[in-house]
Amino acid sequence: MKSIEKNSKIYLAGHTGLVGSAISRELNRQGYNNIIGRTIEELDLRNQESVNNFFEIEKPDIVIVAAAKVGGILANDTYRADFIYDNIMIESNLISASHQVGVKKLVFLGSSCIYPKLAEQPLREESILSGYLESTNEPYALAKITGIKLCESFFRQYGCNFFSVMPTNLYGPHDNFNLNTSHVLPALIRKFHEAKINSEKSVVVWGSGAPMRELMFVEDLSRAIVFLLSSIDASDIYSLGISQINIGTGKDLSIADLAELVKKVVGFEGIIEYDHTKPDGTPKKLLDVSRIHSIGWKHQIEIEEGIGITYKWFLENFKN
Ligand code: GFB
Repeated sequence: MKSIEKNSKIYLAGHTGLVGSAISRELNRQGYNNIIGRTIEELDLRNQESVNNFFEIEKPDIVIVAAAKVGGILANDTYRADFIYDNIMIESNLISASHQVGVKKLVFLGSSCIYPKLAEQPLREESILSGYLESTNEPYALAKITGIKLCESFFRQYGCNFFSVMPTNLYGPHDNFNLNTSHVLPALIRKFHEAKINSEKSVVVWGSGAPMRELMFVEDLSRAIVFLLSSIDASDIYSLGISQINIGTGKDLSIADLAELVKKVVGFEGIIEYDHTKPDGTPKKLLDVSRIHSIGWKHQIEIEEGIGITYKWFLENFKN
């Protein structure tokens, strides 16, 4: 069933988050008209009984697993138990319930941090489980690796059409701008903006500025997800001898260069200082995107344009 019908019932788990809300907009834009979602107040995905009941009632045709406990380097390092426990519960419940009610296709979203800390760059899909993980996000990465292997195992044992995609670091509208829990880009947008309006002399950037990161605008990811949903099946991935497919831009930059770019877009004129007491995390995390390019998808939004769109969204939504 490579293609999916416009009226297929699609359960989008995590529909209000950065990634889920972008996928929801893209599905709507492309005319998919039967999308369902539940907030955490309506359905706690960590609770197996609630998830099973929901699936028994709704019986979705398609499931997109964009629900996860996520955060930046400090949140990952601090709330280690929550990141491993919540994510393993969420994905186990969703994947097993999907199997029980006969979901026709399921896409599980992982993260580029599943690859070993010192794996050869750019990170090929085959590198999974070939070395030890970056310690700041080891619990989250282990949970995501478990999700990938759940999909693969349900495919191999039961023939379920479940597969995984590995997006690179993402940013865009509806991101988390809380400085304690966010990823680097929303944090920098907020820090430079607040420093500008308060006429401060400097902005503090965590770590050394040396780590390299690949950042992708979330609407490029949502286009990739809908493209893959409507054009491939699980067997297309597993028959290549891989467990997941990478989604990224194939380009990276240093945190120092990223900070300069955000400074320019925001229009801050002071200086940048580095807080070396904060962790750098993994030195480099650049995905090999040759596989997804070869099947016909490529990103469209370059980093400077994406930062501009995100800053505009921030200004309109965080006036105070
Ligand atoms: O985006 P980020 O929090 O996560 O940090 P990771 C990326 C880099 O930016 C690190 C630096 O080297 C940070 O030290 N950085 C500089 C900052 N200033 C800041 C700041 O104000 N806030 C933040 N947050 N970082 C996460 C993983 O790793 O990436 C997750 O922990 C997940 O598991 C996610 O994979 C995509 O790229 O280091």
